[in-house]
Amino acid sequence: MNTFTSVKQLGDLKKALEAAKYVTANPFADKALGQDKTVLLVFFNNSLRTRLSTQKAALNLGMNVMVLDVNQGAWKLETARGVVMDGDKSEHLLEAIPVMGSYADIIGVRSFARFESREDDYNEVILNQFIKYSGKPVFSMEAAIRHPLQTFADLITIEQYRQKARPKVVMTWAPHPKALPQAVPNSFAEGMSMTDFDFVIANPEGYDLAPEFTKGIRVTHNQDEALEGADFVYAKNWASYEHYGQVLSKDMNWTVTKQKMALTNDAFFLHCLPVRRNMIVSDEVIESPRSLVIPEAANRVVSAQTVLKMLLQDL
Ligand code: AN0
Ligand code: CP
Repeated sequence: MNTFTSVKQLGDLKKALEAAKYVTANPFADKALGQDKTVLLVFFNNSLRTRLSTQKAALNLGMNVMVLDVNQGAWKLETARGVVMDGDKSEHLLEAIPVMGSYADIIGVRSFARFESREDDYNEVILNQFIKYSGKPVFSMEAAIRHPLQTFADLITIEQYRQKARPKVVMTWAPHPKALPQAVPNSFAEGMSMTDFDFVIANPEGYDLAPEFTKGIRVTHNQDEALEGADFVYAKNWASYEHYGQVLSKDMNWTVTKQKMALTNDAFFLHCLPVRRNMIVSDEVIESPRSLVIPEAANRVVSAQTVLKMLLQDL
């Protein structure tokens, strides 16, 4: 593997989950693999989990790690070509990327949807420039339309906790005050399409995800109906795809509460975090024994380490 931008690149999911299981049981077994190799983690956006779990994963593999917060201390970057750079941006991405590439063996990139242009976001203009111009293997740490390391951690978590071969998994939209990207839900839908689980997406009208991510998936605008008999509830907010980047609803009837969870088959609760309590999910639900948010976040190390291993093996 020499890029990782979609969970589909894991190929055979069963094999990838076995590789993850090995990493969980033997976190330090591959220290020699990463020796004298440097991973550079480039953040255009904030992060807690991705930053720490990817660093930890790289350290477990014996790698050297460098982290760059583009918005803190680096030169302000221009990203569009052809611009007369007479404003506040001192450097162009077209120089910055190959320079970064010359310092690293593998590059991770976090660049969220900017909601300026649906076309630019859905074409992953920033991530793709890293792939094109860095000369190094690139992996996504959440780009504009996918968050594959999160989805892989979600798949690992469901694998660890599922009690039946074909659990019912419900991904539900929930309210949030700000416009959030579709990367996490898009990616989760992609991950679910690699399984034969009974997967349903519930969201209000106007919030259907892009057709490329919902093909063949049941989508309902009735949350209660979706939650019935669920074994896993995956909550997430996202802004509208159709009315791109808009917040059309903050309907608190979509918050995942104890009453909502009572409709399920004593479901486990999942969320990628960070989560806004009592908007997305009630205190009671996130603190309940069925909440898996902490083990799910812990699995981000496993997910990153498994993927870094695959990238290192093909260097
Ligand atoms: C981001 C998002 O929704 O994509 C990151 C989640 C992992 N969340 C926020 O910006 C709050
Ligand atoms: N889930 C996740 O990616 O969290 P961070 O935004 O904190 O990295």
